[in-house]
Amino acid sequence: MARVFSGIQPTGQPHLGNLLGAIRHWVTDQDEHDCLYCIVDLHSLTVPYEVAELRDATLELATALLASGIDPDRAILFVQSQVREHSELAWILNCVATMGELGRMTQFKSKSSGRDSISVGLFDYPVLQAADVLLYQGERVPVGDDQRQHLELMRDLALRFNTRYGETFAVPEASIPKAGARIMDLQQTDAKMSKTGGTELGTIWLLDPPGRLKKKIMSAVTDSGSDVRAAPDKPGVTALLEIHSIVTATPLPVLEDRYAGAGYGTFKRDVLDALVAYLEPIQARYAELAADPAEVGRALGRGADRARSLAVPTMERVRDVIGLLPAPAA
Ligand code: AQP
Repeated sequence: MARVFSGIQPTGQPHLGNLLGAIRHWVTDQDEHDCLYCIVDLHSLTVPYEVAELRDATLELATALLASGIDPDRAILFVQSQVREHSELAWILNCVATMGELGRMTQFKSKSSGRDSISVGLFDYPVLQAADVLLYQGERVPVGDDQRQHLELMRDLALRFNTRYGETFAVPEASIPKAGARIMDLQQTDAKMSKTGGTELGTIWLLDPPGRLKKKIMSAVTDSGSDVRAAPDKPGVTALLEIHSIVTATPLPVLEDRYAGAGYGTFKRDVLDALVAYLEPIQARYAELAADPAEVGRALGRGADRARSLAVPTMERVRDVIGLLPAPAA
């Protein structure tokens, strides 16, 4: 069994990209691997946010993950800031990472462009992310395509640390799905669907009711012509085909054959029905779980205890190899 680690920011309810690019794989991995799933609230402090909303957003995201099929008895589900070793290891890795390599991160460039004031935390985001995974000796990191570069940096930091101080960390590998690694915004088909950067009409939220889904799917940007096929010059249709293919577990060529000559209207109505059927059970489960937020909080508390029991031995080893005194017993 591989040790699997992945995280998601409490910057809003998950969208279809989070669900198809990451969370659905987290659910299947629970049966085969030793999994930790983390709500990375410290990462969401790197850009301006509403203080009054963060706690609720964290609990709502946990509820959404449970509703999507994460089982807190089979995987460790926890909140990053409740295990303080994440911040401690991030500082130590800051002293291993270089300004040059962080400056090359494309996500930093895109998230910082157009802002008057950029936090040091936004620049340092990939180092905290490396700490998240290395703390647990993570071996496999299921993520969407947008995280590829951060995963490379994480591997470099693990290898550099091990070379400098002796074998300490497992060197993690990214696990990027073949289908669904980059679900696109339905209105801006050259941009990925995003919690904070996308268009409202182009973003499918986990809790969107059927009426809203209808509006979004029927108004999704398509392309001139009427062929339903995946092609670089048809990014809108390709994005819808990919969603349809994943949520119905139907190979893309089968769908292309099915809709040959059918036109966009028929195709979009079927995408809508498939999406409603896919999200309906998740939304029903969400409503049940949301009725008892205290139970969600307790599940997170148990997750944090289990995560800490794995993080502490790594930090003891790290402190030892870099020459710090042992931490006093808690
Ligand atoms: N559009 C996407 N398609 C496929 N996978 C995606 N992921 C994000 N967007 C897509 C994957 O979802 C996981 C959790 O992402 P995150 O919340 O940590 O932050 P992010 O990657 O920055 O995603 P967002 O939704 O765009 O959030 P904001 O707007 O807050 O930055 C990751 O595995 C990610 O790859």
